[in-house]
Amino acid sequence: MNFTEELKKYREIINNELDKKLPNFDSLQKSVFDSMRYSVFAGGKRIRPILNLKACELVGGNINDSLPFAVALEMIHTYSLIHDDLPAMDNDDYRRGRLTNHKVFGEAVAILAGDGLLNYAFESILGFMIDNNKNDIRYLNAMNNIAKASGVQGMIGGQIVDILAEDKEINKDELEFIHKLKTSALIEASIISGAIVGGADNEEINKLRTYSKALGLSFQIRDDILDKVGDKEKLGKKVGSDEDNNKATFVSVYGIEKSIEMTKKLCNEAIKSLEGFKNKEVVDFFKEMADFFVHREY
Ligand code: GRG
Repeated sequence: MNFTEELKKYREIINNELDKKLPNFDSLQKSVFDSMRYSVFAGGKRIRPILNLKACELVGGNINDSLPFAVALEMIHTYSLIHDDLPAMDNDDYRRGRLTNHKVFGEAVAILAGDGLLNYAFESILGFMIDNNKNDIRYLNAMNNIAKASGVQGMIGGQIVDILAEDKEINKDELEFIHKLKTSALIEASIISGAIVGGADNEEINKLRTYSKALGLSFQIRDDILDKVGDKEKLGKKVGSDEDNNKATFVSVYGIEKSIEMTKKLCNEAIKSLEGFKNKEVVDFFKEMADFFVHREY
């Protein structure tokens, strides 16, 4: 199976599970269910859950054990997008090719839908552990990695520094700090939590940390490049948002050429860190993923 077919197959597994997990029944709070499902099923590449399942597979685990973590990661990611688009944050009208959540449901419902998704993420993991009597410490460890990466030491921490930096000059270290926390931390946790659930040893975890740190940063640099020169139709959102919000980005600090060069260098670093893993098919998938992070157009 080639890389594109593999992505499609895993996307289907994830979408089916999300559909099962997210509530969709008539009740007094139906508007928040509708709002949650609107953004989750608006498209989305499903990069984080796919990385999670493949990392589990890479170290010899069963992807069914990591599926609740994979869908949790997509729920957290979608919550962050809903909140990031709010008028108090980036104030965006389009996301994933559709009107943003608050444009359709109003700000109050959009805030609650984001909160609901964040909570549901952990309900998904804990429900799986309780229902299947999975009381192994590695599930808690995987969950802890995800909680930390999405919290004030991760995504929320990066977002606050990013917001406070608007209209200000920031140096290269501050720029890297923001994006390591805001974007890279959750990508790293996606891979590491999948590997932990799959039973990875310390050496494997260390290699995958190197891989995911390089991948996470290159993802953000590519995002900045696309915000400058990307295609609105392919991206499903407007371009130029960073400039409109007076945000320092890798492109504004380093320029396009140097930014592209940086993504290539990070991709090579990521690929190098995969040496020693035995499952050639999954290693090839991770290599292609690194390449996708350099060349993606959406
Ligand atoms: C609101 C706590 C809070 C955090 C928001 C992630 C984030 C922090 C903001 C999103 C803004 C942004 C565009 C960040 C750049 C990286 C990123 C997360 C891009 C979107 O991720 P993709 O490309 O999106 O994986 P899809 O739609 O494919 O899932």
